Amino acid sequence: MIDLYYDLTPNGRKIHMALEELQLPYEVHWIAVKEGEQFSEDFVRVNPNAKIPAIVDHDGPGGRPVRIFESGAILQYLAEKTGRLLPVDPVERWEAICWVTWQVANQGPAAGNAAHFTTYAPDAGVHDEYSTARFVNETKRTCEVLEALLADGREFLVGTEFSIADLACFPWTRVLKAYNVAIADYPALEAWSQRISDRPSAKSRVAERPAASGMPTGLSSEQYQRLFGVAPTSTPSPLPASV
Ligand SMILES: N[C@@H](CCC(=O)N[C@@H](CS)C(=O)NCC(=O)O)C(=O)O
Repeated sequence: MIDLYYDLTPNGRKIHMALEELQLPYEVHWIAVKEGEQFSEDFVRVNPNAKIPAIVDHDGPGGRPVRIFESGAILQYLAEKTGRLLPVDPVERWEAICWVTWQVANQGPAAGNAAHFTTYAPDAGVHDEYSTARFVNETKRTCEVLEALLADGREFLVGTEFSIADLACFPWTRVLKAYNVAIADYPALEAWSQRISDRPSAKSRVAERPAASGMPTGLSSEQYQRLFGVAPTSTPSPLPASV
């Protein structure tokens, strides 16, 4: 059995989708990011970096329990455990690992920072045009990188089969609208994202979703300070959900 520490965010979705694709038995432990549950002592024992997603596989290597944190590492662990979702050909396998690493080092941080400066910062009275433009432009650049890869008409990012490269990059393409990036400007990326969204794993949702789960929108001043480590300069107001 695998314990999945989860909230309904793009990074969380990668791992939920992977477990669904692989049909591995798992149990969801909701970590309400908005409520700061990621900072609890119990969860920090699973991920010392206090962020979701993370897993504990009670049937890990040699039957020993193992904790895995960082979504890129979790995806590779699950692929290695099952011998699936990674190409067999070593050149393609490394290409897939490059894209997973690219996602966690480029696409994810760019989009996360774009979200911060287009939604959270203004909500706290900070309108930083330079930072907003910097991270929205970087997010657009990551879309261009994927568009260039997909422009030859390939079905998946690497090789001929769905892999952890697709799983890593897909969820972030579903929230571009939240920071004013139009996926329609990248037609091959849009078509790929639509194809992946038709998979049963992309349609799957965790049945019992607590009220406090999801993207941390509509934060109180206290929640804002706990999450971002700085006091808002004005009282945050409710924000539209972006996932
Ligand atoms: N590089 C990490 C990023 C994880 C991450 O940023 N998780 C967010 C939710 S999507 C989180 O837990 N945020 C809570 C916080 O920053 O306190 C990964 O790929 O797993």
